[in-house]
Amino acid sequence: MAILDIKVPDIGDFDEVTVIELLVKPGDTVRADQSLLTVESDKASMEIPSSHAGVVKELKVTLGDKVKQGSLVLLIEVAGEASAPNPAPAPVEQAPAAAASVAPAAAPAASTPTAPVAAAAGPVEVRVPDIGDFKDVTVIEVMVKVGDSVKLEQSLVTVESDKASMEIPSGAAGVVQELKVKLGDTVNIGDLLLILQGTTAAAAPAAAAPAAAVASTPNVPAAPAAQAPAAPVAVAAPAAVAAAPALPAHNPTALALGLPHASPSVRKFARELGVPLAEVKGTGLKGRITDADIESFTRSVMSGAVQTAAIAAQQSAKPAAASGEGLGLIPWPKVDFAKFGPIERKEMSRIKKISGANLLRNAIMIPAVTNHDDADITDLEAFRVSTNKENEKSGIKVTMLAFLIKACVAALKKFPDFNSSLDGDAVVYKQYYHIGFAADTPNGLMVPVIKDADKKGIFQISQEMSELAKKARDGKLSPAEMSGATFTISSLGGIGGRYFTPIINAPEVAILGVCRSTMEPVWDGKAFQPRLMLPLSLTWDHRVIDGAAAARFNVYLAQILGDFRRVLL
Ligand code: CAO
Repeated sequence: MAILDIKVPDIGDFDEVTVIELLVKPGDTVRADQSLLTVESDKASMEIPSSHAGVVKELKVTLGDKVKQGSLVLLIEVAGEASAPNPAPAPVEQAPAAAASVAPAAAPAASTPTAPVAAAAGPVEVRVPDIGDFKDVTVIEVMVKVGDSVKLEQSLVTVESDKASMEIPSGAAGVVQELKVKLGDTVNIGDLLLILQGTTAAAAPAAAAPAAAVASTPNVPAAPAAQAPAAPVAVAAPAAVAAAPALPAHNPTALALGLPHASPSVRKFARELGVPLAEVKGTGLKGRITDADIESFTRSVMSGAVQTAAIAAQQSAKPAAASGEGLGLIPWPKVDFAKFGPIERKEMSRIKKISGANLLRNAIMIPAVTNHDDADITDLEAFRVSTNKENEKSGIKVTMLAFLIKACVAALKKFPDFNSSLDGDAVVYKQYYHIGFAADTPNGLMVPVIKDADKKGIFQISQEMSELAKKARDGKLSPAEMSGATFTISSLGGIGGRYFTPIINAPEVAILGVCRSTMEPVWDGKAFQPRLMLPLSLTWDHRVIDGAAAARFNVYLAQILGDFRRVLL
């Protein structure tokens, strides 16, 4: 076994390229010639293959790094003869045969003069420049159409091989007169791409000098009627763009990874807009992603029709809820309600959206059971009414809910499971008693919390409750005033109803629902007596609490409400 350096091979005329994809990670077993990473210049992207088979030990580059020929990419552990001492060859020797043999594009300095291009003012032929070792590359994008004005070095088409894609720029400025290639065509060095009606003398830079072989016999395109025919001048794209990257054998692994196919300019466009390419469906040739695909994806995200994976992950509870996906449920029914009558659509309030997501999670995740019972509050109600009468001037109105809070604290002390929370496999028992109460507000349900209710009297609880309820209705509750509850009470007593099944406010493990008390005939052993009965509905988490404990909790709570002196026992 030996550790070898894998370096960037000869990548032709490319000076510095950016790492845009890492295709392997430490621990991965790679084959010789398997692609390790994708690099990109502003005109081409290419995959860098491994020179050896082995196991990736360490990556020496991260996304966004700039690399060039000879840059260390990763360390690989190899077996066999490669384990001979001092195995690290020079960068070019490291490169696989195909990469090492890559000849950079025809060196501009050595190429034919640019004079014909500079003089061009009539039809100009634009041909495939020297693209090094590339053979039979496919045209996957045609970026211009007849009538378009193109600038010198503007990209005209994108071509692609198994391992690289590159844009071919124009060697002259002018108006596209005729396209000679279409999507799917296979082209080679010297093939005619299009004919430009030269509008300016294309003073091509040295880099744009065509390779000698490209300046083949000119075609004679049909000249516009009003113009004197002129022999077109053959030009090739700037040679610098034709730097040929390594062309190792086709690597199915890379395809299996589902890497998005897109030209460098499309990748750049996507990066500028923050579009995750992997999520864009390509409509181009062989599923290639085009500028139009990026634009349409962006429009869909902005309109809310599509969510990126990142946003979906943030709202994981919500999409599962909205669609039923993830729970293995059939999709939510989609109905055009307007078909059946007039409708009005209103956005939900922020509070409703937030509380809805929480309620849904709690309803789905907690194995909840509800026990119903009744408490005889005849004497307590009489006491409450007389207390309020006596304290009319204080301005503090005592409601049944204040007594319920105090009674629940006593029950929670007797049954500590109800004042706990689940934390993984452990149950956390809280030695404080913070009681939340559901408040109905114009914007939706809120749950302010009476802190340390065990240490407060009925008047103080009543006063705090009325202040917190007002704040809730005015939308002025602070996060601190809504946090830390150990148990919650939801009272519909002021409204009506008999029983209901409240949803536990996680991470609490129980909630008490109370409805409107009613005068009922209650058998005392000898006769029916008129008693004021308060309906109780206790929902509890069956992972922490069992049914017998819940029944005992309700019985005890009803006893306290029946005779409040028991709180003192
Ligand atoms: N039985 C009979 N009458 C009751 C009662 C009960 N269980 N509880 C309260 N009442 C009476 C009160 O005595 C008061 O009567 P008066 O006006 O004659 O004095 C009246 O109903 C209104 O009480 P209230 O609702 O203003 O006061 P409260 O302390 O009972 O409740 C609060 C305060 C904030 C909890 C309540 O206003 C509220 O918002 N309740 C709704 C909670 C809710 O929406 N729960 C559902 C959650 S699940 O979606």
